[in-house]
Amino acid sequence: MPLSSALFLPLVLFVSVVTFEFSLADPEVSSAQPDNNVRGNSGYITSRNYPENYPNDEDYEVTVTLDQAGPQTVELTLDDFDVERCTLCDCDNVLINGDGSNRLCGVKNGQKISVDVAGDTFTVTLHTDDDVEKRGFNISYNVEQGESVC
Ligand SMILES: [Ca+2]
Ligand SMILES: [Ca+2]
Repeated sequence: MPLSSALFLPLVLFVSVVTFEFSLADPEVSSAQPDNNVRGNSGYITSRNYPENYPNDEDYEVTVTLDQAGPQTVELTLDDFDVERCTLCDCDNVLINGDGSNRLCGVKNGQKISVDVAGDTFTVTLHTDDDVEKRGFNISYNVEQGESVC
Protein backbone atom coordinates (compact mmCIF):
# COMPACT_ATOMS: atom_id res chain seq x y z
CA MET A 1 0.00 0.00 0.00
CA PRO A 2 1.24 3.57 -0.60
CA LEU A 3 3.03 5.27 2.26
CA SER A 4 0.22 7.77 2.90
CA SER A 5 -2.29 4.96 3.44
CA ALA A 6 0.10 3.15 5.74
CA LEU A 7 0.20 6.24 7.94
CA PHE A 8 -3.49 7.03 7.67
CA LEU A 9 -4.93 3.63 8.63
CA PRO A 10 -3.34 3.47 12.13
CA LEU A 11 -4.60 7.01 12.75
CA VAL A 12 -8.17 6.02 11.86
CA LEU A 13 -7.97 3.01 14.15
CA PHE A 14 -6.59 5.12 16.99
CA VAL A 15 -9.36 7.72 16.68
CA SER A 16 -11.96 4.96 16.58
CA VAL A 17 -10.68 3.41 19.79
CA VAL A 18 -10.53 6.76 21.58
CA THR A 19 -14.06 7.63 20.48
CA PHE A 20 -15.32 4.24 21.62
CA GLU A 21 -13.76 4.56 25.08
CA PHE A 22 -15.09 8.07 25.48
CA SER A 23 -18.63 6.87 24.74
CA LEU A 24 -18.29 4.33 27.57
CA ALA A 25 -17.40 6.97 30.16
CA ASP A 26 -19.98 7.51 32.86
CA PRO A 27 -21.14 11.12 32.48
CA GLU A 28 -21.93 11.42 36.20
CA VAL A 29 -18.35 10.54 37.13
CA SER A 30 -16.97 13.02 34.60
CA SER A 31 -19.10 15.91 35.78
CA ALA A 32 -18.44 15.21 39.48
CA GLN A 33 -14.73 15.97 39.11
CA PRO A 34 -14.13 18.78 36.64
CA ASP A 35 -10.55 19.74 35.89
CA ASN A 36 -10.51 22.71 38.20
CA ASN A 37 -11.28 20.73 41.36
CA VAL A 38 -8.53 19.10 43.41
CA ARG A 39 -8.87 16.57 46.25
CA GLY A 40 -6.64 15.32 49.03
CA ASN A 41 -4.31 16.63 51.74
CA SER A 42 -1.54 17.37 49.27
CA GLY A 43 -1.31 18.01 45.56
CA TYR A 44 -0.95 20.59 42.85
CA ILE A 45 -3.09 23.53 41.76
CA THR A 46 -2.52 24.86 38.25
CA SER A 47 -3.95 27.71 36.22
CA ARG A 48 -5.95 26.97 33.09
CA ASN A 49 -3.80 25.69 30.19
CA TYR A 50 -0.66 25.54 32.37
CA PRO A 51 2.18 25.53 31.30
CA GLU A 52 0.68 27.31 28.30
CA ASN A 53 -0.57 30.85 28.90
CA TYR A 54 -3.87 31.44 30.67
CA PRO A 55 -6.71 33.15 28.73
CA ASN A 56 -7.89 36.75 29.09
CA ASP A 57 -11.11 37.95 30.70
CA GLU A 58 -12.00 35.27 33.16
CA ASP A 59 -12.22 34.32 36.81
CA TYR A 60 -10.86 30.81 37.08
CA GLU A 61 -11.54 29.20 40.44
CA VAL A 62 -9.96 25.98 41.69
CA THR A 63 -11.65 24.41 44.73
CA VAL A 64 -9.44 22.18 46.86
CA THR A 65 -11.24 19.64 49.06
CA LEU A 66 -9.14 18.31 51.94
CA ASP A 67 -9.55 14.90 53.59
CA GLN A 68 -11.02 16.33 56.82
CA ALA A 69 -12.63 19.45 58.23
CA GLY A 70 -10.52 22.06 60.02
CA PRO A 71 -9.52 24.24 61.59
CA GLN A 72 -6.19 23.45 59.96
CA THR A 73 -3.27 25.14 58.27
CA VAL A 74 -2.36 24.51 54.65
CA GLU A 75 1.04 25.44 53.30
CA LEU A 76 1.18 26.55 49.68
CA THR A 77 4.43 26.72 47.71
CA LEU A 78 4.48 28.78 44.53
CA ASP A 79 6.63 26.32 42.57
CA ASP A 80 6.10 28.30 39.38
CA PHE A 81 4.26 31.61 39.39
CA ASP A 82 4.09 34.17 36.57
CA VAL A 83 1.01 36.42 36.51
CA GLU A 84 0.74 39.83 34.76
CA ARG A 85 1.90 42.46 37.23
CA CYS A 86 0.38 45.92 37.75
CA THR A 87 0.30 48.29 40.73
CA LEU A 88 -1.76 46.68 43.53
CA CYS A 89 -2.14 43.65 41.27
CA ASP A 90 -5.06 45.42 39.59
CA CYS A 91 -4.60 43.69 36.19
CA ASP A 92 -4.34 39.96 36.76
CA ASN A 93 -4.24 38.54 40.27
CA VAL A 94 -4.56 35.40 42.35
CA LEU A 95 -6.64 35.27 45.51
CA ILE A 96 -6.39 32.51 48.10
CA ASN A 97 -9.78 31.81 49.67
CA GLY A 98 -11.13 35.05 48.20
CA ASP A 99 -8.91 37.04 50.56
CA GLY A 100 -8.63 40.48 48.95
CA SER A 101 -5.96 41.57 51.44
CA ASN A 102 -3.47 39.18 49.86
CA ARG A 103 -3.60 39.60 46.07
CA LEU A 104 -0.72 37.92 44.28
CA CYS A 105 0.80 38.89 40.92
CA GLY A 106 4.18 39.10 39.20
CA VAL A 107 6.88 36.41 39.36
CA LYS A 108 7.09 34.68 42.75
CA ASN A 109 8.86 31.38 42.28
CA GLY A 110 9.47 29.49 45.51
CA GLN A 111 7.40 31.72 47.82
CA LYS A 112 5.51 29.93 50.59
CA ILE A 113 2.11 30.99 51.96
CA SER A 114 0.30 29.59 55.00
CA VAL A 115 -3.48 29.58 54.87
CA ASP A 116 -5.83 28.90 57.79
CA VAL A 117 -8.71 26.76 56.61
CA ALA A 118 -11.78 26.51 58.86
CA GLY A 119 -13.65 23.77 56.99
CA ASP A 120 -12.51 21.18 54.49
CA THR A 121 -12.19 23.37 51.38
CA PHE A 122 -10.29 26.40 50.15
CA THR A 123 -10.16 28.14 46.80
CA VAL A 124 -7.51 29.62 44.53
CA THR A 125 -8.88 32.13 42.03
CA LEU A 126 -7.11 33.68 39.03
CA HIS A 127 -8.71 36.88 37.75
CA THR A 128 -7.48 38.06 34.33
CA ASP A 129 -8.07 41.30 32.44
CA ASP A 130 -8.37 41.82 28.68
CA ASP A 131 -4.72 41.68 27.58
CA VAL A 132 -1.26 40.24 28.38
CA GLU A 133 -1.41 36.51 29.06
CA LYS A 134 1.30 34.87 31.15
CA ARG A 135 2.13 31.27 32.04
CA GLY A 136 0.14 31.31 35.27
CA PHE A 137 1.00 29.02 38.14
CA ASN A 138 1.76 25.60 39.48
CA ILE A 139 1.22 25.69 43.26
CA SER A 140 1.86 22.69 45.48
CA TYR A 141 0.03 22.42 48.79
CA ASN A 142 -0.07 20.23 51.83
CA VAL A 143 -1.89 20.18 55.14
CA GLU A 144 0.48 20.84 58.03
CA GLN A 145 0.66 17.76 60.23
CA GLY A 146 0.86 17.39 63.98
CA GLU A 147 -0.56 20.76 65.00
CA SER A 148 -4.06 21.72 65.91
CA VAL A 149 -5.11 25.28 65.32
CA CYS A 150 -7.26 26.55 68.16
CA1 LIG B 1 -3.54 43.85 31.23
CA1 LIG C 1 -3.81 40.11 31.79
